[in-house]
Amino acid sequence: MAGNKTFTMLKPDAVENGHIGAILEQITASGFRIVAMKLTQMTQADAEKFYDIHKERPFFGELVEFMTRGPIVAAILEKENAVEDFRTLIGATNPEEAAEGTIRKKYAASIGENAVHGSDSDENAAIEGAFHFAGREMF
Ligand code: RTP
Ligand code: MG
Repeated sequence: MAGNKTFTMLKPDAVENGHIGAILEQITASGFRIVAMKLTQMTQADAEKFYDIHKERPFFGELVEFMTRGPIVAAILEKENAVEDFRTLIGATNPEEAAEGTIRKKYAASIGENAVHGSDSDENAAIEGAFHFAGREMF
């Protein structure tokens, strides 16, 4: 059975460009409930740990530098079929390939700086949510 929670980050580019409000509006209008949320900034150690699965990829250094350069909005979202539906809402990793109307199509500049993160499985949603939030911050 598909889980009902996912984890997201509005990445430093989205925050720098003033898109927090518009992106959160699109997320909640699409039926996701905000279970946890905060403005925070990842340290280099945080980002290296969060993206550990990508550590052998050629873009890893760039990714860590990007994700630590400014604040992000971290959030846990709830909806039926949350992981899959949220990845549909954000669109393809590369905004040039993202469907019309998706968050990345509207707000992302490049495959690296692509405005938003969405967990890729129920298991990772739970791990990533717990990475950023204590139990008492989840509602
Ligand atoms: P995310 O984890 O952020 O939701 O993105 P995703 O699943 O669509 O993509 P993933 O393969 O997990 O890659 C994680 C993030 O790494 C950056 N990236 N840069 N320069 C590149 O070729 C490249 N490829 C990936 C992006 O920020 C991507 O979201
Ligand atoms: Mg991913």
